[in-house]
Amino acid sequence: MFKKTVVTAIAVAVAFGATACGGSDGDGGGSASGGGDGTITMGFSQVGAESGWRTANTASIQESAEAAGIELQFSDAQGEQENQISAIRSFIQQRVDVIAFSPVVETGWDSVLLEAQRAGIPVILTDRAVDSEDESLYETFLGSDFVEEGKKAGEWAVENWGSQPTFVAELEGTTGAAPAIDRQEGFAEAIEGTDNIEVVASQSGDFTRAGGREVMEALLNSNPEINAVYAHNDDMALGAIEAIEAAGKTPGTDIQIISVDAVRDGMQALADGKINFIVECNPLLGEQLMELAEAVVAGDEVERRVVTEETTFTQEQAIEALPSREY
Ligand code: GYE
Repeated sequence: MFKKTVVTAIAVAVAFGATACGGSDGDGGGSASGGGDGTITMGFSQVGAESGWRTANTASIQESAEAAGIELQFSDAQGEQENQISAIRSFIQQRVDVIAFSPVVETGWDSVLLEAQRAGIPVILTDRAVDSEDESLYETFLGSDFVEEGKKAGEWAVENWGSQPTFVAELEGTTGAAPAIDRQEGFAEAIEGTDNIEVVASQSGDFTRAGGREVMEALLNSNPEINAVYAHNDDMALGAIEAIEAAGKTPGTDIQIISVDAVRDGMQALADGKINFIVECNPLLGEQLMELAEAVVAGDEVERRVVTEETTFTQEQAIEALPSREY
C-alpha cells in the first residue's frame, strides 16, 4: 500500500521534473548527459554473474534503462570489491549523471563514495546495502529486507522442523555481503530458543551452484547427522541437491531444504519436491531504479529506503506459480 504511494509520488515527480528541467540539471554537478540533450547517463556497477537471481537482475536493469531512455554504462565487477571501486572512479571521471551499484560486500565504501559526493554525482544503492555511518553518501537504497527473508525461512523451519531433532547445514552467501549477513541473522533470530533445531555447520558457498555443491559434499562427510539445509540462495541449494544425491540420499525427504530467491530453477526443484520451502527475493528492480534515478537527477526528494515486496512458496504454491514465473 504505502510503497505504491511512494512509487506513484516518484512517477509524478519524474514527470514534473522532465518537463520543468529541460536541458540543464541546475544541480551544480555531474551533468555529463550526452551533449546536453537531457539524456541521463547512469554508471552501474553490478556484483557479477554468480546466480540466476543476478542474471535476472542484470536483464531487468538493462531493459529498464533502455525503456526509460537512460544511457547505461554497465560494468561487471566479477565478485571483486576492487573492481567496483575502480568502476565507480571511472564513472566519476566520465562525469555520469548518477551512479548506481550493488555492493559486493557491506564495508569499505566511504572513501570512494566521498569522491562521488565531492564530484556532485548522486549515488543510489540497489539490491545490497553498505555499512557506513555517513548516510549522506547515498541518496536512497532500493532492495529487499534480507533480515526479514531470513526470519521467514526460520519461522517455516520452526513450524515444520521443530517437532523432531533437526541438524541444519547453513550454506552462507558471499562472506561480508549484506544478504549473507542479514539472512543468517534473521534465521538465527527466528529459531532462537527452539530446542530441536540446531545449526551444526555454517559455511560460505559464495552464492554459486558449484560453491553449494562443494560445501555440501564436505559437510555431509564431516557431519553425517545433517538432515536439513538452509541455503541463502537457490543456486547453492541446487548445488547441495547434487551433493546429496551423489551421497545416495534423497533431497527434500532425507534432507529437507529451505532456500531464498525463488528463481525458476529453484521453483522447479520445489515443485519436484527436492526443495521444501523458498523465500522470494525479487530481482526485478530495474524499473524502480530508473524512476529513482530520474527523480534524483532532477533534484527531487526520494524515499531513503524503498523495500521490495516479496512472498514465500510451498510446493503447491510453486507448482501454481511456475507457468507464469518471470525469472
Ligand atoms: O539472493 C543471490 C545473489 O544480493 C539479493 O545475490 C542478492 C543475492 C541473491 O547472488 O542469489
